[in-house]
Amino acid sequence: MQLLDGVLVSGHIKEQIKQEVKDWQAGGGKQPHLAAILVGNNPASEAYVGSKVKHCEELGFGSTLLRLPANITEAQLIDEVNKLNNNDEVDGILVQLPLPNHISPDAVINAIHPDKDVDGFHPISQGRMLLGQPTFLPATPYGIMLMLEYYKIDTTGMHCVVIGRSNIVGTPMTILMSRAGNPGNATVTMCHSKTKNLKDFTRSADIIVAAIGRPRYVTADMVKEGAIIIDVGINRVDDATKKSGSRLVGDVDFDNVAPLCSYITPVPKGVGLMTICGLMKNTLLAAKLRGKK
Ligand code: L34
Repeated sequence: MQLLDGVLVSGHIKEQIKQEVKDWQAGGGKQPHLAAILVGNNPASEAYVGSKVKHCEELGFGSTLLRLPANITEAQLIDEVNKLNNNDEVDGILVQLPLPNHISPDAVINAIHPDKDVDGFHPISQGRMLLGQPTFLPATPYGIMLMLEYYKIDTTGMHCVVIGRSNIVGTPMTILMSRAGNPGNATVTMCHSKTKNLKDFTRSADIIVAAIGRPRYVTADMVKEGAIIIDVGINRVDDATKKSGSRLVGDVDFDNVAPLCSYITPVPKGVGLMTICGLMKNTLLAAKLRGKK
């Protein structure tokens, strides 16, 4: 079993990005600038957005963090997005999800200018991805593809089972894994919470992408010997042995599944770190594309 190490791969990619930013600015390009909107104070969102801002500093990007109260209206939030759309300094905009229940995430995502959609969530970005056109790929699926690429894992002809059908992970993963590319080029089955006899699918999978959001849902009896496991889950579970009283686990029962597989991503220090790499690469790309206009 080999660990797919998010610290190692993201470190490598961050060095590449740093150099690319330097070269871009040395050639007269503008410093890439990411604007993040955080609505309310969900502790997990605070941590993820904090990490994104910290990465901007580390990589030589500018950043703006806009904190807005949980009781902001949808119209006011869209107004703030529009200000960032019209702000020439800003290359990339992200609105951290989830949003409070009274705000439609679709309405807010639709308001982001597609040229600044570094999360790759806008219908235009998703449509381009579906058609295989150049675009901003959603950060988590993008990060997973970068991870597979780094380890030179060729999935051509493999059976890939994606568990989960969200717009931001499960669905785009099925598209990227099935397109004629490398990595990708697999035969893909999409499973989800209503799939009957899930095990029948996962047992035949050469690669499993677990993005269902349930702690340790994928157990050893569901996994074929030698399979590749990509664990997208980030679930906080009680753990009395920890000072904080909790710890993070993925959607995969790591301790029992890891000995069976050829490769597996850990949680933490796996896909989460790659998500941030995907976002940073998109932001640099946005700056470069805007620079050419
Ligand atoms: N708009 N909303 C928008 N874009 C995104 O791309 C996200 N996502 C998901 C939640 N909402 C979003 C993230 O940023 C999940 N996510 C994310 C980002 C970073 C990490 C995890 C999830 C991460 O850095 N994880 C680390 C540390 C985890 C910890 O200690 O809390 C890891 O090692 O997995």
